[in-house]
Amino acid sequence: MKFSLYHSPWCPFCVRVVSALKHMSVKVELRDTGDRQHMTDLRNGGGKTQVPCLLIENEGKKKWMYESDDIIQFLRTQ
Ligand SMILES: N[C@@H](CCC(=O)N[C@@H](CS)C(=O)NCC(=O)O)C(=O)O
Repeated sequence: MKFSLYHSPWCPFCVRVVSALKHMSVKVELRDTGDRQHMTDLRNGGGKTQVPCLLIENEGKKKWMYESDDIIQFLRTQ
């Protein structure tokens, strides 16, 4: 499984997720939506521009998870 977090440095919900990540061993690629390509990918893939959003890639399938609480809870189980 591969994890990528679409986030923005000025978003408090994103900051919470990124801070929580520091206490986990799971590897997550950070994708700042200030980058136009990341924002386009988030909108097209996830369906909305809200951050944070975790992209979960597993055997060619993609799942887009919104909501900071859900993301933190999910990553803690990985
Ligand atoms: N309930 C959400 C709130 C996320 C949220 O409000 N994100 C804001 C930035 S702080 C956002 O992405 N707003 C722009 C949008 O929804 O397109 C969570 O906990 O993740």
